Amino acid sequence: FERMALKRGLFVVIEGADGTGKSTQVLNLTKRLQSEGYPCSSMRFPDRSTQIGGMIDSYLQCKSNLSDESVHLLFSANRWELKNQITNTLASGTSIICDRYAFSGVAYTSSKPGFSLCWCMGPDRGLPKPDLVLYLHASEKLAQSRSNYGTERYEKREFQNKVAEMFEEIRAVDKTLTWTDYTVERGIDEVTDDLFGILQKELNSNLVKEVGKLWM
Ligand code: NYM
Ligand code: MG
Repeated sequence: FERMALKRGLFVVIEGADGTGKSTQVLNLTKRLQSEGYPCSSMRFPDRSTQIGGMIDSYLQCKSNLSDESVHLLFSANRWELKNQITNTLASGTSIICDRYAFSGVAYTSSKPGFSLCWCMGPDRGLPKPDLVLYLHASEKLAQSRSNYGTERYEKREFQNKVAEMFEEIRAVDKTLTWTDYTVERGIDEVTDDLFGILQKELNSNLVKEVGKLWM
């Protein structure tokens, strides 16, 4: 009688520019997975609940100013401070659906003048590597129609276009990552159904390989 190895959780990151509906989908997908019997929890970056997250929050709301370099490092530190939570959760067999990750970190900073992809990627090298990146696209019109769009730093059309360009460059750098594109043009629940369908195959596969290290 052979005991089956404990299956680890799947690490899924949802990325995209502002206003694509990532947060809603992360919450709905997490609930959907749980209700279908897959242990699952959600995370988001920046995680504004920590001390570092508080500094980031204040920066994003334009209540404080930080140099572009230091805020980049804070975003990365915010991920590193939650690294053990990520690896422990996955090891316990619980999947994670994560709202943004290092790809946002690199896409946003490298959209500012004078920042190379290479410099931007440095601090996040070695973080837990996602098994799947779901990249949401939305039309400008849809993004800007979101109720709170435009209230935070970065939520400007030209900057968002640059961010979208940088996401394309970032994914081209590392072909070992699995990116899946999805264009949001249906209702919220239909989008959740579609995304759940994309994840289901992965969830049912036997994940015995260890969690990888990002960009290493
Ligand atoms: N953002 C997010 C960054 O600039 N760097 C990062 O590493 C991360 C994770 O923060 N405009 C930006 C993207 C968003 C903003 O995210 C806050 P959200 O998902 O809108 O709360
Ligand atoms: Mg936002």
